[in-house]
Amino acid sequence: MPDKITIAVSKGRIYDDAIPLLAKLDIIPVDDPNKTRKLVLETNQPNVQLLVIRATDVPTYVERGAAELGIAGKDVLMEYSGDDLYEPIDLGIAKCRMMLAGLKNAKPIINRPRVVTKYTNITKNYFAERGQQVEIIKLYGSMELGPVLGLSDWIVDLVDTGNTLKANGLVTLEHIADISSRLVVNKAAMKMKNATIKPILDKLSEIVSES
Ligand code: PRT
Ligand code: MG
Repeated sequence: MPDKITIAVSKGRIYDDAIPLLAKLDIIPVDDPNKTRKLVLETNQPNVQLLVIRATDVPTYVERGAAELGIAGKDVLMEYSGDDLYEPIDLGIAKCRMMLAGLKNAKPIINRPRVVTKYTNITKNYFAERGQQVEIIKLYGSMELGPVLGLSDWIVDLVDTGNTLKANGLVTLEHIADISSRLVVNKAAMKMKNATIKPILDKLSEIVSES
């Protein structure tokens, strides 16, 4: 009997990019998460199921062993405070950049710059490394509004095409990090279920290196 494996993924762009990769491993979900209310999806492989959860929850599920494997954005992993996860493969999917941005025609900043972001740890570390004092304001979405409404001078957010920034009169100021999604693996499962997990990792590495 092969070990039972649960793979945690988030709905949306990571799921959409991960499905073709999983298909190359002959792992095909039975249900479409956009059409079912189920959060646990069976697959064509009797021993493999997918857990469809919030992107920011993937590291928690995997670190604590509720899922053996997970797929998470590097942004989420950089922001996550746990440190007990294996991160063996850059899957090269859901790529974007973490950027500092501000208003196109910004007035000079007189006081300590204010930055809105949902990535408070990444932002804190970025400015600490540069020795720059900033005030960080946590938001959970629509960060682009911060500078527009005078809540902040800058934002730290993900940028793909740049259309969202542009539509709100913002421009990129600094590049903070390149982002893509990574496979994460629970450390105990890596040992206990090695016979099942190792072939998945080997095949995924092969697929990713070919693409
Ligand atoms: O939706 P939910 O709150 O549950 O979680 P989420 O918003 O984190 O999930 P989702 O599906 O939107 O994103 C999951 C992951 O996709 C992120 O953690 C990143 O690793 C990755 N990813 C890749 C992106 C983008 N590209 C991206 N462009 N995540 C978000 N964006 C957003 C960005 O925040 C901004 O609002 O898209 C907008 C910018 O896009 P452009 O093309 O206009 O520049
Ligand atoms: Mg979203």
